[in-house]
Amino acid sequence: MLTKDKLLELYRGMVTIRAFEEEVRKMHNAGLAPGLVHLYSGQEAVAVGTCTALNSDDYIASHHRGHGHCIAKGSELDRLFAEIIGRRSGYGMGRGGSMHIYDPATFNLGTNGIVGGSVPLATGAALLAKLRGTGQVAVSFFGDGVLNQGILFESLNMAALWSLPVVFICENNGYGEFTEIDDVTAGRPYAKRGEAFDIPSEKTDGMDVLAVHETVSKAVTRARNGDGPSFLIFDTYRYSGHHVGDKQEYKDDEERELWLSRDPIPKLSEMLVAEKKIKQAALDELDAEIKATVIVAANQAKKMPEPDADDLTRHIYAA
Ligand SMILES: Cc1ncc(C[n+]2csc(CCOP(=O)(O)OP(=O)(O)O)c2C)c(N)n1
Repeated sequence: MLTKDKLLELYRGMVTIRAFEEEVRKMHNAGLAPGLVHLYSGQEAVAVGTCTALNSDDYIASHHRGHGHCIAKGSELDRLFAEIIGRRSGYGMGRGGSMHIYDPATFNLGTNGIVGGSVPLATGAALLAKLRGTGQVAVSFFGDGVLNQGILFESLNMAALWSLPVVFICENNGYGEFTEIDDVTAGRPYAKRGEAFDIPSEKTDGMDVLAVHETVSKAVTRARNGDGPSFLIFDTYRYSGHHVGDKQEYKDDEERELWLSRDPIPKLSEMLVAEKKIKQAALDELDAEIKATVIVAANQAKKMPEPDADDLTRHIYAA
């Protein structure tokens, strides 16, 4: 069983991501965040349960819905906001935006606009770790839309063949853009894709942060001990549209209600109150403190300058 402090760390992480995404929504609606923005609200348990099972120098590779992964791995909130709204102090000097946040200090290989892009990146990082003998592990986060992509099978093959320290994590939120994943995907259960390569594979409740943490911890131990990759499917749900502005007319109320009743944040707070004797009032206070911190970071980012015209060509060509 996790300590009370660790449980509070999980809670804090999820509430931070939820609050961050609400601020991003507001920024986008105010016209501050250019391009498409994909929110992670609802899926927090996957990012937090996973990243709290990693060492700070383990690699992660994220996807287009990736703010939550960056936060869970330890990126700074003001610099994340700054990148999303195109400010110079952002992780890519404000030139990449939401889908191109790369943070080497937290061993984050980046959010990624290429669906499936995180899979070979993490596999490559795991190969590097193995060749160098560093003991690092790499995690690839990807959506269910990747289950039918060739790059997944190529990477699973290599990872299994070379026994690489990589954990493949599919966040199955039920939809690829506006299409139900079950309507376009053969071969069930989906964990069979990993089993085909003799990779330990399992499906877990992605709305339960403790279950995610436990499943990933086992996979990370296997990887660090030299026992190779794991393939994990976490069933989860996005509370927002595919991107901010999507009206989600393809979802019905019954489905939405069901998944709202499984919200990972109240689920953990109820457990903290019932089993750890933490007072609800103390959690409410913590929520307010976290939201205030997130708002301060958002306001700081808004005050930051935009890049100069000269910055456009920086880091693109070798001198
Ligand atoms: C290689 C590639 N193909 C198509 C797209 C367009 N696209 C962007 S997001 C998306 C859906 C991805 O669905 P999923 O992987 O389930 O992630 P989710 O959005 O549900 O989190 C698609 C098809 C893309 N960005 N990259």
